[in-house]
Amino acid sequence: MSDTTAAPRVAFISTLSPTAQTLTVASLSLAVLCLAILVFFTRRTSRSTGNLLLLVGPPDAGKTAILSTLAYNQTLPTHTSLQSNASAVAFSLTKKPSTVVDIPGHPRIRDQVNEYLADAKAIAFVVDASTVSRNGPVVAEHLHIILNALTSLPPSQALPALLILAHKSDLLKSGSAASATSESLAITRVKTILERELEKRRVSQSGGVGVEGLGEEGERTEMGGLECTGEKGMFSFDAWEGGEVTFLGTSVKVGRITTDEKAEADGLQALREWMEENA
Ligand SMILES: Nc1nc2c(ncn2[C@@H]2O[C@H](COP(=O)(O)OP(=O)(O)OP(=O)(O)O)[C@@H](O)[C@H]2O)c(=O)[nH]1
Ligand SMILES: [Mg+2]
Repeated sequence: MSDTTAAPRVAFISTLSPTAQTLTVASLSLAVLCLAILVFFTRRTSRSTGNLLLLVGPPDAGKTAILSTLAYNQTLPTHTSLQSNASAVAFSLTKKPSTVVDIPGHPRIRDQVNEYLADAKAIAFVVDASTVSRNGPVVAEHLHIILNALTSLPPSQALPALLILAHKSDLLKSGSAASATSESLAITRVKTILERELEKRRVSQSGGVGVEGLGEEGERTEMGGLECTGEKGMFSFDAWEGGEVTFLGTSVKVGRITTDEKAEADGLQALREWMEENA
């Protein structure tokens, strides 16, 4: 019975010389060590040591408005940006200033983000929460490109943190509730719509069907970046294999100069706090 099946194995091990046993143990330990090193380097949790905050996202989302509010406490009416802008912003009194880079959302320029990825501490994908309901597919396509760029970074390169800013929360009607409620409303809306649209893209890709709503640059049907650990691999930000995704509700006051004392009221406080803690 079980004794008879176990006997030959015991006999086999006992016939190994002490040197062979040592070698076996050593090679097993080496294999475990290699596996541990592999897991360590392929884990997507390490954070970049760069100090750039990249503002990316579709045209008209509010990236330039956010940069000028952060850098100058002022938001003038802006036009479609045709080139990237950068400004130094001190988020914390104790740490050195971060450089905030605003990358235009136009499809022909948005890929400039790749030039900055290696030095990015964080990427903030800015979404206009007041129009995302109708622009969902286009916004999701742009986000998909960013998710793909992040997950395609070599494992040796630390990942920048990914923030999604549910911006222009001031334009959402939150009844009589305070601004905190319109910010959480903006987050819920942006998260729900983007998850739904990204899941549609994932299903279309895995079914071998072309993805609708691609940018004018064309066919990127085989992009990765949507892999999730959840049930059936359904796309959800919480289960995204690329790492943690942080949602913040933001807004700026267009056309107003915000004095230092009132800076807390400009709707970017959540972003400032996040940068202060993490940058
Ligand atoms: N109501 C409101 N309007 C905003 C807010 N942020 C930006 N805007 C307005 O939205 C429009 C677009 O903002 P921009 O900052 O130029 O958008 P962008 O993301 O830089 O767009 P591109 O340069 O084309 O990629 C401008 O008219 C801004 O004044 C906000 O928080 N609330
Ligand atoms: Mg702009």
